[in-house]
Amino acid sequence: MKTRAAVAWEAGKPLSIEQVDLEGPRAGEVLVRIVATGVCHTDAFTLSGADPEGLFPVILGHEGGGIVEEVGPGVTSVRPGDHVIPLYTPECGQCKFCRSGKTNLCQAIRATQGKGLMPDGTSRFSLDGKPILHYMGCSTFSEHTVLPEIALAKVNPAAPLDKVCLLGCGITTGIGAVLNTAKVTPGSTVAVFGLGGIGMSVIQGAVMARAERILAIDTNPDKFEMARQLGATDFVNPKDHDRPIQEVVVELTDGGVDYSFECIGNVNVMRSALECCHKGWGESIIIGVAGAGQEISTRPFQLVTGRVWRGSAFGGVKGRSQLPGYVDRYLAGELKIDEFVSAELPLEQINHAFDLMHEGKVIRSVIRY
Ligand code: NAD
Ligand code: AHE
Ligand code: ZN
Ligand code: ZN
Repeated sequence: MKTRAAVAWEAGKPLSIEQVDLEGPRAGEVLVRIVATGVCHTDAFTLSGADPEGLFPVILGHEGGGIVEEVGPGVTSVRPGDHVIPLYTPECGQCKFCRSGKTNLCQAIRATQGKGLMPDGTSRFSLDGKPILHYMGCSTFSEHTVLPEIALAKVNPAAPLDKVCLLGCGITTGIGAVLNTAKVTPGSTVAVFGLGGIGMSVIQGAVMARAERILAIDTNPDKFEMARQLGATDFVNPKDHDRPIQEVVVELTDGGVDYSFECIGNVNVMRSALECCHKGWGESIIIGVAGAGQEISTRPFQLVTGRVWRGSAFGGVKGRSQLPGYVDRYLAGELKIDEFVSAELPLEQINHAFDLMHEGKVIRSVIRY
């Protein structure tokens, strides 16, 4: 079939809207019509050329919501009409990682996914006979896409897909990092570095975990009002200080925070986020994604004296078994999503969505097909 997609032909160039060819689902695969997709900073990161796994030409996008149109041979868990959220972290339930009970990082199809290919090593997208790559196993910047069955969470059809698409990455990542990775305890003090879709979701998660103090830190003060509405209690702009921001945070919090979250992808800030943690027990969670060649550093003494560095991918959430519960919690009014949608745009304006992100004017843009 033909479908409308935003193609990234090469790094650093705007996306171009094309009618691409999409082959139907093979065994174990599913054709999904994407209804809406968020634009996450990771899409911009890969488009910039900084992603060591970034390959072109590619159809980006990994924060989608859609409806199953057709299933390939052997698919049993979804059928046409089902509402689904694509999962860049799939859940096969059978690999060593899925069975470990220790991680959400299913590895069943990770190798081919990282090469922009379906599990059989080929792409379903092409134009004029030349293959176009998949992205993070999702490619939600296409009106139709093909995914492995294990990369689909079937969700309550009562939920608006142009909102719950944000559970495909940003909101789940932030909340999950707090509840699953850090396991923030009631009464804690939390510092959040970077107030985009991820950082704001960390704030929401910290409120759910009944943290007592939540420090919202960003170089863009326009972000503070929404952070306040979500429940942040303190607001720090590093530009207002002429000393390392970790010193400022340690001073504000009687020796440091119990938990910190880096939601930017800046390795210098990752160091600050670790070093603003309380001696003896403070834990820092890296969520931000840093470019090729970047490395983190600190004095080992920071860890020797009890601070802990962790990382979190998709908030430690197992998509097929746990994401439907997030959708239900949204429907029950227990989880905020609508507030995170700052702009709604048609696919034709997707480059504007990237501009809005870079200008710091949105928490999330949602593309509606
Ligand atoms: P975003 O662009 O919407 O937000 C980033 C925020 O950081 C902005 O508000 C910006 O003003 C702020 N910022 C930039 N430099 C800063 C600095 N030096 N000090 C303080 N604040 C600063 O991005 P997002 O979509 O929220 O994504 C955040 C990061 O998380 C990205 O690196 C993204 O790739 C990553 N991410 C990781 C996962 C995961 O599973 N680990 C999932 C989603 C996104
Ligand atoms: N490909 C990059 C790393 C990108 C990365 O860290 N991705 C996160 C999700 S970001 C979503 O917005 C992730 O889940 N990683 C786990 C995985 O298996 O990819 C690189 O550095 O090579
Ligand atoms: Zn993302
Ligand atoms: Zn698995």
